[in-house]
Amino acid sequence: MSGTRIGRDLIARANARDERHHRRDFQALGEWLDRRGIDIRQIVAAAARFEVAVPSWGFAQGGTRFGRFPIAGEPRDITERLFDAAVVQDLTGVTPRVSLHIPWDTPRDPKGLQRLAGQLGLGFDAMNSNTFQDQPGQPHSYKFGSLSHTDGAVRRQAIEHNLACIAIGRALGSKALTVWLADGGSFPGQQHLRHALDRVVDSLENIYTALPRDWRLFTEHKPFEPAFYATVIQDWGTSLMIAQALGPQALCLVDLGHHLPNCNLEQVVARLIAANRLGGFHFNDSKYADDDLSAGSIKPYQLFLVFNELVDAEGEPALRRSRPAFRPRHMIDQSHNHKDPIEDLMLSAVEIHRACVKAWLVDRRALAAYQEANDVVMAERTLKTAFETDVSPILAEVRLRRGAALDPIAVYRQSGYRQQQARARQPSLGSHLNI
Ligand SMILES: [Mn+2]
Repeated sequence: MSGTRIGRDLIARANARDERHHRRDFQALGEWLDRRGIDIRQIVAAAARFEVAVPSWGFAQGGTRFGRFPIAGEPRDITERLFDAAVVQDLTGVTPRVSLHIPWDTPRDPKGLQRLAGQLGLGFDAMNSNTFQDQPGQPHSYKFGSLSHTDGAVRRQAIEHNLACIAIGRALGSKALTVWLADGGSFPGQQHLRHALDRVVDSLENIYTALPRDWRLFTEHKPFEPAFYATVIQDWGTSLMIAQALGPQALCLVDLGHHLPNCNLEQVVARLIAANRLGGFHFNDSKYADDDLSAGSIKPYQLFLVFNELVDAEGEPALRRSRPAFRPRHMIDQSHNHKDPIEDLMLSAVEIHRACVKAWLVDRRALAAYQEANDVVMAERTLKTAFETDVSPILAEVRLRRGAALDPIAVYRQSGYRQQQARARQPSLGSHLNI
């Protein structure tokens, strides 16, 4: 075993210390919600269904193209990354799945890795392929693209890599493949805009055909970076075109940071729901044009409005009956340049959970009536009332019932986990940047 865990007794002792105050806060919130006709027990039940996956690559300190400043005790391999993921899950109770990246996390023994994950109380979320970097010994370069490359041999290599990701994922019990395609051009004229997309669709068809029947294929869009003029899958419209060309198991993934500034993200989500092609999310936040800041740190209202669309859609009988069923995946995809990655993942998981729970507080019947009557002020106020409610006691209650920590950061710091790992793990030479 190359890692340790946070002791159950440490969590229990900390919770026992904090529980009296928590009970009072929970009681007060329950009374306040009761006056608004909301049963806190129902909200707790809905909140308990929430989960968000963590990315295996999020446990190392991130970086920028200027540099990277590693934190002591970084995990060096997938086994150590799983131990760090177990810390986040043990303390927050809402992150039971890890999303793996191939080749960074390629397991030597997939069954052994699955066993370890099971012992740590973890499972695996979507597999992520990588055709945006050249790997040692690889015959063809992705410098000018992968699934969109003009050379069929390069496209074939990229297709084979995605098929290999599916095979590893099957061995691990994953049910989805996320294809983030970095392909694109940095100058006008570099790439034939239509033909590049045609080649991507053709390549993806080869992957889609090999997809197990109970799997989903997610395409992720991004307007720029690493290509600075024209990314092939630059926005949700192109992502939707691809999903519709491939078939019902192909769905669109929305990475919150992969939009041009001021984009109405909740409307993008609403449109993808309307097309029945919303596959899930990569959560992060952004001030300018990055996709790296902690979820909910910059635009918490936007995060709430995204969940407002999801909760609204969950209430639609037609969507509940839809094929494939409406159950978008949640995953964190951000880079931790300044914060301890474990702390940031815990904080982000809690913030995403918070936005989700607030969306459950929206009085949907009242909102619909105000919308029908064009009562703009009351419609907006209905959303704001939910958003402004401090649901921290509900989040804490969910954690308490799962044996997780009332205060995850405090218990983590008290545990000395980071210091232990700093002693146990020699520094990593890897430099995995967030994508
Ligand atoms: Mn992403």
